[in-house]
Amino acid sequence: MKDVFFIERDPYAPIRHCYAVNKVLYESKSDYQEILVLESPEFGKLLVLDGVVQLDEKYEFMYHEYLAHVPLHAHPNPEDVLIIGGGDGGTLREVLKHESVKRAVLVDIDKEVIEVSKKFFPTLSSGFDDPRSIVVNEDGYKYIQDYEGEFDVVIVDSTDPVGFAHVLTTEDFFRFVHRALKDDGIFVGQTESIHYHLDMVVKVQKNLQRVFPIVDLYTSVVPIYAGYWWTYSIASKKHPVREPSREVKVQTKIYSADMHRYAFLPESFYKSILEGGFRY
Ligand code: AG3
Repeated sequence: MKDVFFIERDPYAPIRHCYAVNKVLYESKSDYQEILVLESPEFGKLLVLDGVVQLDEKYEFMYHEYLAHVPLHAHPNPEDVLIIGGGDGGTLREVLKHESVKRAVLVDIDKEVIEVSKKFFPTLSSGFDDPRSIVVNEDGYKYIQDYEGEFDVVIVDSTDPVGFAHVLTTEDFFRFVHRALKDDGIFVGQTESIHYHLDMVVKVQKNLQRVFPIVDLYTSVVPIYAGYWWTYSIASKKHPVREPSREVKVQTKIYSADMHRYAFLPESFYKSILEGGFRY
């Protein structure tokens, strides 16, 4: 295939990314979504769900390392971790790098995404074979309601929370998360871009503030997500989150103790975002 382009169908962004691609490796409709795997000369393989690019092989670490390592290093001893979504395995791979982790439960509603990742994205899905991993194919919103004081860290690695994953950003959901966490538990969820989704980011922050005593926002730049300046909303029952609470020993491409601190917005700007002082 020469000069063939895939135009992303991202209903939540005001622009369309257009990727040069050289192969369609997989295309199907699962019980929940359209799944597409493409190969691109620049990005490697791409995983596309319902027309929205979820990850690429080249830059996925810019998302997965931040999503997993900031909460896990803020916690002094994470043993039990719950991942909601994340069926590609990228977040799980990062979580399992922590020796303290005894059990990582991944709850993704769509079994087919996991199968596709095992087949096409071996560098992401490697953690599924780890004996500490438990995979559950259920609705994460329902799953979490059965637990109390169970997890040290809960991570939401969902598709865009402005779509059917929206429930994962509501105050109700955060109350279930709070209950499912141990007394010093930490939550994080991916919350889209500061550029195109600022209102949503602020709303999620406020929902979290109604439930958790410590709430904050950190960011990384993800070149394949429209809006680029990607946010992660973090909430903690006890531990401060802006600093790693222990030495960083995991092997990563970009995450480090310095990058952890640098990922958080300066207090003044964070305040201005939340209070509406900053707007476009
Ligand atoms: N999870 C977040 C993807 C959000 C992408 N949104 C977008 N491009 N509008 C990705 C799954 C990776 N584990």
